[in-house]
Amino acid sequence: MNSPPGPSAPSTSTTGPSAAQAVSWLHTARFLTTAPRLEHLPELEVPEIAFVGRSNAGKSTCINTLTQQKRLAFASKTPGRTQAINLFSLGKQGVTDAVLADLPGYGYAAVPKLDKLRWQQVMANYLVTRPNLVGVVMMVDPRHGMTELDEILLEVIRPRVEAGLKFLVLLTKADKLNRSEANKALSIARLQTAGGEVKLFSALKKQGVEEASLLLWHWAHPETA
Ligand SMILES: Nc1nc2c(ncn2[C@@H]2O[C@H](COP(=O)(O)OP(=O)(O)OP(=O)(O)O)[C@@H](O)[C@H]2O)c(=O)[nH]1
Ligand SMILES: [Mg+2]
Repeated sequence: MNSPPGPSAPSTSTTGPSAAQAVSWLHTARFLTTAPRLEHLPELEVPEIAFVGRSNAGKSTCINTLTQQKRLAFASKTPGRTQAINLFSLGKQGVTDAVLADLPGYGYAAVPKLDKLRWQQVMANYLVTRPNLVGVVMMVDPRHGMTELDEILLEVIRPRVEAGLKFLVLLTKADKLNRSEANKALSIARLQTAGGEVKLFSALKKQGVEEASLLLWHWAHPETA
């Protein structure tokens, strides 16, 4: 979306914007580029936030929900829909101040083993080496829980998290859980991430949208923390 240049945003306090401002910041998202391999990714100076998780966990749908755009990222019932790293720019008045990265999912059974291994390698390289990566959102379908591949990924990024990389687990499709199932899923995921940040999210019910938006805004604007 290209919003017309308007009056400049109200000045923000040192604690950052309201949830509404964070939500409207995410609405500025526009397609930047698609990279089938790591070497195709542009070098960027702005903070990048990656969405990772099992195939079909809801990464692309989450990006569409957070950015309030129907088809920015391609979501599909068919697992394996996202097959390259897709980047989306964020920022008011056309000035990019952050980038979202939608990554292909992992763990989809029908993908040939060699392709799977190749992709795991690409993703591990991306997470370990991408210089402007400031945060990772791991999408987990709480009905499946964290899988072995999710745990491997946690191990891969652990050194970077210890060095300051931000990390959030979003338990997706929360609309499919009742309250006690949701609480149970939250406690299990908190144990598995050793006390890391875990939140419920539903694209269908728009649950967790404001919280996640504010968090991402702060990740991208650490000077306001
Ligand atoms: N009920 C419900 N369904 C959802 C929600 N989020 C995603 N889905 C559905 O889950 C399926 C997969 O969603 P995607 O967003 O394409 O998943 P993905 O993680 O991007 O999948 P890959 O690109 O294959 O890795 C789609 O049928 C979505 O409609 C949600 O919050 N609630
Ligand atoms: Mg996808």
